[in-house]
Amino acid sequence: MNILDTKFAQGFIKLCNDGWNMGWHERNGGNLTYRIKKEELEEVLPCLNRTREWREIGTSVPGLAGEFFMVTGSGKYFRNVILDPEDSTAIIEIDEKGEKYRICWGLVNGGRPTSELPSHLMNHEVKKEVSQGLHRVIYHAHTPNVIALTFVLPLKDEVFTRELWEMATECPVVFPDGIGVVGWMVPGGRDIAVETSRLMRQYDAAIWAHHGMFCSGEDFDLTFGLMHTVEKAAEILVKVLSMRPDKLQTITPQNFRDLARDFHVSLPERFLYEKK
Ligand code: 2HA
Ligand code: ZN
Repeated sequence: MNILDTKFAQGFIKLCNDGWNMGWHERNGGNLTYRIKKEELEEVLPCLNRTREWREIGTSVPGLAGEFFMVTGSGKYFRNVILDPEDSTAIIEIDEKGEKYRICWGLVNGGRPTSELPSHLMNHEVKKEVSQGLHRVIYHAHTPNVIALTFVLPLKDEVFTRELWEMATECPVVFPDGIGVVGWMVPGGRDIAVETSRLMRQYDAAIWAHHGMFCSGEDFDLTFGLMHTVEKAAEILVKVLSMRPDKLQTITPQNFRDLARDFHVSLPERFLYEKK
């Protein structure tokens, strides 16, 4: 079985190209990782080279010991993933302590996994635990409207969640747990990874102020769909704020409670505060 013919590799490549087409991946912006299923791994094991040296992850993820991931490469362009996936992406294996990784496939012209590997793996570790293994995709994108909002809204989970929920009736149904916000931090390292994964315990989406967003999901469609829904709500909010910052009417806290009842979602009351 050629790796590129597998359903998971096809889905991975399609998401990269869809994200590129949305305008979320200028230059080498953004990154994607996928936790490979046991049965998928069995299929591709003969194509993997498991003799290369182990390298430090830069953080510790014991909950992911022995897992395999498909990942985008550091410095690689989402634009190029569909054109030359073996150059732009890799499959990596995590060691038995969750401290090192090795490249088993891909990055044929050299390179390393995404610079955001610590954030991706710490998010995976948390999501694997809290979703009982269901979540497999972590996706980071530079979504322009969400980024724009981080300059004008208070960097609070409650504010971003509520303002984005109000922008489209579907929003609270798509992300009923809300959305987390990380204040500006240096990307790429362990500190921002710790902060992001702390939020990922409660949320499926986290915003990085003045940078972009992280989303988690069970599969590529759900994860991309979440990114798209949040970014589209942000786009509507940018339009609304541009036209007139004081909304004439909106979806009210009671409207949200009615929606929650009929759509069988539970919406935390802390997002349904009365506005002054
Ligand atoms: O360049 O998006 O956050 C890749 C990134 C870093
Ligand atoms: Zn980024």
